[in-house]
Amino acid sequence: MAIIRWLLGRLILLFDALFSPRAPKRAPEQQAQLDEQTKPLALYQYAACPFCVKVRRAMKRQGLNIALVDAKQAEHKQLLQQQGGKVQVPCLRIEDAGETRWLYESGEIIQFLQQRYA
Ligand SMILES: N[C@@H](CCC(=O)N[C@@H](CS)C(=O)NCC(=O)O)C(=O)O
Repeated sequence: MAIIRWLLGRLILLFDALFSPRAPKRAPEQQAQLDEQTKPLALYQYAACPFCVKVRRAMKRQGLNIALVDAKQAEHKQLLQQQGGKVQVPCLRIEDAGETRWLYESGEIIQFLQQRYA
């Protein structure tokens, strides 16, 4: 079972690399401004999780350079569990006006990013 899961993960990564979406072309100052706006965000994720790949592809399509956090690492996993409430990826950490929100569910994360950075 573990081998099948590993193989599926590699296939997902291969597909993602071969058919990688294109980021929109922006002027460097425009991109820098957007990067500044997305600084308070971090995506807790696993490299080969299909739901995480879906969110990363949506981010790429929008040209959002959001920090990626490997939730397999013990310290990150612990923080996700403690502050987010459960170990499930993808999860978007949003620092907003001194408060931290944890947004689960790939569909909701994509919708949030589209609404905020359309
Ligand atoms: N409905 C969720 C499904 C997310 C999900 O099932 N993620 C798996 C990884 S692919 C997970 O976090 N499992 C818990 C774990 O690995 O500990 C979404 O669309 O984001």
